[in-house]
Amino acid sequence: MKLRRERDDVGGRVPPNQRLTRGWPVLHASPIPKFNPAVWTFRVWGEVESEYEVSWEEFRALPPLTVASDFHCVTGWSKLDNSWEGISFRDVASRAKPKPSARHVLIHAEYGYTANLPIDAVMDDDVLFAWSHDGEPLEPQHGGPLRLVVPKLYAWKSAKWVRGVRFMEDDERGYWEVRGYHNRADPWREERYSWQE
Ligand SMILES: Nc1nc2c(c(=O)[nH]1)N[C@H]1C(S)=C(S)[C@@H](COP(=O)(O)O)O[C@H]1N2
Ligand SMILES: [Mo]
Repeated sequence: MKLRRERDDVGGRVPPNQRLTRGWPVLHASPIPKFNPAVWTFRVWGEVESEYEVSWEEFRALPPLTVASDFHCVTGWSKLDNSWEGISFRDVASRAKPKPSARHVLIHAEYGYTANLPIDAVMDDDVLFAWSHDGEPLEPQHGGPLRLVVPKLYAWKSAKWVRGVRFMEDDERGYWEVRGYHNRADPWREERYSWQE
């Protein structure tokens, strides 16, 4: 009985209708982009006082943090106990001084992939731009050199190969959100599809 509880519940850490995975599935819509640190930039723009763009070297010079969190994909797998290292979303945001009117963000990634999030979802302790997973450099297939990690929402919000953030007054749906997936994506409320909205 104890074993069963550990497998299926793990102390209440597995959201409804999710299964634990031991490995780490790879899921994405585009090819895996080539990383060239000489030309890579990260841009923050939109509803902010001071838009900025930094190089890979400048981005890596920001103060890093490590966050342990779980990861839930809408296709039904959950991967617990990930250790992510990177820069907190809050640090990236505060350098740009978001205006009070900035209520939403659109994350921009390679090949035009986007993910939209309300400001309260990203200004959270466990949200970061990560370059490392479990002590190893993030593999290209998992979003290396840099991905967003938003543990409290389904994993399609955790954009791989991120290149910037646009702060916005009004919400704008991202890549999956215009293709039938839920705008908010809370796995505990099983916000999977847009028809549930
Ligand atoms: N740029 C980009 N990021 C993306 C995706 C994508 O297609 N492109 N897919 C998302 C989905 S649906 C999931 S489940 C996770 C998967 O991350 P993983 O491949 O590291 O497991 O990445 C998310 N981030
Ligand atoms: Mo996913």
